[in-house]
Amino acid sequence: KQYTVAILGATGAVGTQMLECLNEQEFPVGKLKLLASARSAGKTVEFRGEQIVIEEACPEAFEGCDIVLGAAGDDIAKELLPEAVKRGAVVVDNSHAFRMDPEVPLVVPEINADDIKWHHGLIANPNCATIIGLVPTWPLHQLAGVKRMIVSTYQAASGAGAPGMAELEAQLAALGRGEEIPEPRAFAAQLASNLIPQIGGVKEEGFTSEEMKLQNEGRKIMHLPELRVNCTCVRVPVLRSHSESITLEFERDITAEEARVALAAAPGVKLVDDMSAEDAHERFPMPMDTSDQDLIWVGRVRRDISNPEAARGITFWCCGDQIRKGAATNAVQIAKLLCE
Ligand code: 11C
Repeated sequence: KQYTVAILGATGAVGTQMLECLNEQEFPVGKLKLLASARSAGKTVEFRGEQIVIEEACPEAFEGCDIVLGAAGDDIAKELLPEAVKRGAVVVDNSHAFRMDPEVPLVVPEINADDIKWHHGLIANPNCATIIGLVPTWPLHQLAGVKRMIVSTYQAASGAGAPGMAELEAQLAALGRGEEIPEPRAFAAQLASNLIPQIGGVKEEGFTSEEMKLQNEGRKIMHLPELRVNCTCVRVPVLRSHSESITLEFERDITAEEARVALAAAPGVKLVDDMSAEDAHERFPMPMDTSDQDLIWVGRVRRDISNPEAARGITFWCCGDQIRKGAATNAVQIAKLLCE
């Protein structure tokens, strides 16, 4: 069967990547509709040798669609995606709008693919930092039962979309030429040569919305309502791969070697963990190596020495492409499972 597929927000960083992922994952696209703001309507984009004209996003544009991939912001998602569901489409949405709605499954296929079965027309794609941290956490949870996560993220400019990447590139170029850095717009401060320890708005007890997503989305995806998460999210001057340092505390004791074996066998994970390797690229993952590919790379796997009595902690480092597995790849994987 061939499907009529629409991408809402087709011209942004995630929407553009979704188009590429549909092709790479050999998605059975019969007809493709690219929906965006009036500003982009009328422009053309090539897909599988055909020129597709971008249409203005409006409720009627979803007429006849089987699957809609949402790559727009929360407000547009809330306004338009229920219209797509009303017209019979199944929606996989990358925005934050529906993620915590109990009627909407929140899915990482490597973890909770079965949740797709109970959708009512809408399936939510998690936050990028959540996906990238949970893909390697899940096999370790299956091995030893995770109780608590302590996470520090190192998030790329791409989390703020194409304008975020353009801003970082412009700042790096200006620095290289010794010129003054233009006033930042995508981020609260200059990102080049800097770190910004706030992603999202301020929420409870001094944590940011991005930090709370890891706890709240993580609980829902892994079906662990009691999971305790303490997270600090930091924007770093990297273009498109997020990195995370994660310490997990478990029910049962496991060795670093057991953790490595589980990670090496886990779907969606690539283990790069050889501290004796000559070449740094083989010693541990780095965001420059994990950009524009679909796996979460994991390394620096070791026991948490801060809790020797319990000896039940593992610390690791992971990197994954924010636009791909953190957003577009995950959404297209969900859509493929829907078709199967
Ligand atoms: C960032 N994680 O890196 C954010 C971007 O909830 O989908 C995506 C926000 C979200 O800035």
